[in-house]
Amino acid sequence: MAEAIYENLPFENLYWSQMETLPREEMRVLQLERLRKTVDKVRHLPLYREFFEKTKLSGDDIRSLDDIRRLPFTTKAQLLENYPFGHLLIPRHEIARIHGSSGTKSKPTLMAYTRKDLETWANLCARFLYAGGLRSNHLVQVSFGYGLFTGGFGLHYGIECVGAGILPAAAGNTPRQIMFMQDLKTDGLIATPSYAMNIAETVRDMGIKPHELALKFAHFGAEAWTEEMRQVIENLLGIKAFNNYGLSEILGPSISGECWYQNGMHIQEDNFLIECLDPETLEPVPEGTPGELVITNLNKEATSLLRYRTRDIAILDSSPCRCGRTTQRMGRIVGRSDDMVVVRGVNLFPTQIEEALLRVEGVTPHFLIKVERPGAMDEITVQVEIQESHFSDKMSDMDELRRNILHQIQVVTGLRVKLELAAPQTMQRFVGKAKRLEDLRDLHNVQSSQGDKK
Ligand code: DLL
Repeated sequence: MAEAIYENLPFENLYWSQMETLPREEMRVLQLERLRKTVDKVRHLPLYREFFEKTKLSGDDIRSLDDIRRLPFTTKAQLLENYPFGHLLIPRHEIARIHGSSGTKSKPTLMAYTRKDLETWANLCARFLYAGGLRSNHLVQVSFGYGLFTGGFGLHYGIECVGAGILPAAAGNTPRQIMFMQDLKTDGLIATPSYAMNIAETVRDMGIKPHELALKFAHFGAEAWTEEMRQVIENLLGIKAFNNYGLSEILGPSISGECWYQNGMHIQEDNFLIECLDPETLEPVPEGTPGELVITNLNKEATSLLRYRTRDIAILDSSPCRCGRTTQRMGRIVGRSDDMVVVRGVNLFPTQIEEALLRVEGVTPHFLIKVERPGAMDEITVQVEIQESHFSDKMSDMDELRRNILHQIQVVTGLRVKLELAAPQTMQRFVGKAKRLEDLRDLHNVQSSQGDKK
């Protein structure tokens, strides 16, 4: 059913914007022109003043896109040092809206938007929503939180820009979400993949079959998820699920999104310049090699960042896409470099554990990784919830399942871990971004150093 939305469209209606099919050379010219303007806009900001006073660089010195490497990086720590608005490019009265990152560990990083920024943002979200089949006759359920988080409002106005209907359900109250899906026959769902999983399992547990819902497509983002997770959610809800990426410091969701072919996320290159760098050396990695995404704003009025270090690890891909868009694509985010744990010399991302777990029948994607250092060595424990149909109180019944899981984890990560099987419905569910990793090593250090002092 979903296939028909796209396949029956007249060709000229495949793209939302001509920017999506701009010849590569023209795109590079546009990027360079915008990069030079951005440099001239930001060089007097408190955030960058010292660098530009020292180097005397201006937009005129940026002669090719490679010259981006002459510009300074920006980090979250620098934004916080300049909190709240050492990076604001406009007078306060021109701010149309403020969003920010969640700021669970510190103050949030705040970003401002002018009216034009809000328009640009809605348009960019419209592009990837449209590329995934959203049309003006659809009704979409937005199950993201609305607030400082950019997910709710960002997608909301993107849907409105396409001209489709919106149910701003917000995150949480899963039975009510499903009631809306049934009663209002919503066509599309917007959520984090972990919340979508939560909804999909509840649909299954309520005995509702996918064809009894009208859902056709979903756009998920805001956290890392795997191809395996996509399969599970698509099957449980009978939909096509698309990935989209963004971060509040740069604009919010909008940086890239998948088209109908689900083969990497098309980067909205007229608005963002993305480098893929080795996080240690900060040198570019060859295309196809995972590296840290470093992003420069090319078209934002209220705040514009140079070379923002996202800590997100992914590959870039310039090969042509079957959809005809000419933009470069990025692969899934395999993880954040600050979510990566190095255990006995091996790099581990939570997504690798998700991939391994979902290869085993009877296992759910509800898991938690705990990293501890009880002695000299790091120890990893994976807690994972087992499906009702495969759970038994008798340890011997679970032995094979346990062996299978440990085997898959070793195949995917190369690591031996401790495994704890949890009973059905006992592990925490999330309505926003899921927390999959608890690194308790610092805690041990703190405790032992306090112990030393006594
Ligand atoms: O999460 C923006 C967003 C909202 C994107 C809704 C997509 C959909 P922040 O709260 O600032 O903004 O968090 C940004 O989330 O650096 C990534 O680590 C992660 N992230 C965002 N999208 C994806 C994705 C929003 N598709 C941080 N896959 C980023 C993996 C993602 N991680």
